[in-house]
Amino acid sequence: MAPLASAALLLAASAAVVNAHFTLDYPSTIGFDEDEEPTGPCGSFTPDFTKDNVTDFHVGGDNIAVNLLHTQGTWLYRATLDQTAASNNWTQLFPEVMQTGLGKFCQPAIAVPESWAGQKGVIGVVVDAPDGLLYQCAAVNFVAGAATANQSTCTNSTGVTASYVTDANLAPLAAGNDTAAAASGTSTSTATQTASTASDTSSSTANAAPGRVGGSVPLGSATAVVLAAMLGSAYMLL
Ligand SMILES: *[C@@H]1O[C@H](CO)[C@@H](O)[C@H](O)[C@H]1NC(C)=O
Ligand SMILES: *[C@@H]1O[C@H](CO)[C@@H](O)[C@H](O)[C@H]1NC(C)=O
Ligand SMILES: *[C@@H]1O[C@H](CO)[C@@H](O)[C@H](O)[C@H]1NC(C)=O
Ligand SMILES: *[C@@H]1O[C@H](CO)[C@@H](O)[C@H](O)[C@H]1NC(C)=O
Ligand SMILES: *[C@@H]1O[C@H](CO)[C@@H](O)[C@H](O)[C@H]1NC(C)=O
Ligand SMILES: [Cu+2]
Repeated sequence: MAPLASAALLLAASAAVVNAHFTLDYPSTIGFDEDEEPTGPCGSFTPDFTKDNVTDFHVGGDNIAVNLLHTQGTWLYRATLDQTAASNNWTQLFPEVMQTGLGKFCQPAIAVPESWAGQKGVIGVVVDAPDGLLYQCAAVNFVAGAATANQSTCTNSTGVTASYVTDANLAPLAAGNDTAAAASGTSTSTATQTASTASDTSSSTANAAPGRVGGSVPLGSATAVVLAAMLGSAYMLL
């Protein structure tokens, strides 16, 4: 009975993690609904500059802080001057970066094109998580200069590491075209997305030396694959 009970506990814990996805902690999100977070480009929300919390975002470099409730995910940071975020005209702001380890992850100096200063726009954050692509957006005023201080929410959880990767699931979005991403998303099962996350792990391991951001990935690839598979099967049982 004991092994069965602990397996059930483990499964319950994994399912809880899968449900939580991620939160955008800075700049202020336009909305968070965990059930709708897989709906692009903004997790089912539409920016509304008349009522959203519009944050000043420095074009020369500012914080983007997230909290990942999966053990691994690859981030795409992007922005658009389209205040509806509907026109598929995104600009990628930073290389795709894979976070390993649960918790907070903050890029302190994400820059946007300097010419955007003085205009309003939308920051979009996408993560390729074990349960697929997840989205959050922030409504912002682009302001000149670089941030002179970090937000209190701009921290990395202990044990979180990162490496630059190329993520096949994010590629259509990185190109600014979410229509293509949606087409591949609907034809891709959860199992396939889990498998491609696992292959992200191996490709980043293969390419680790040139792109490593900080420290080494603490989990062995095999462990990460097993974890991803567990999370994937927990998700499918929900
Ligand atoms: C608006 O956003 C700022 C910056 O993220 C945050 O400090 C503040 O608490 C937010 N206000 C509301 C009402 O959400
Ligand atoms: C797309 O966004 C760029 C700014 O990045 C802007 O110059 C261009 O006019 C936009 N194109 C369309 C079709 O809205
Ligand atoms: C924000 O934090 C990063 C990482 O700790 C640090 O390198 C950077 O200097 C900080 N930025 C500011 C404006 O204090
Ligand atoms: C968080 O980790 C990333 C990747 O190692 C690093 O680039 C960033 O500066 C860190 N953020 C803070 C606030 O230290
Ligand atoms: C966006 O993707 C769709 C679906 O793959 C494709 O039909 C369309 O041509 C793409 N648009 C651009 C501008 O690349
Ligand atoms: Cu999730």
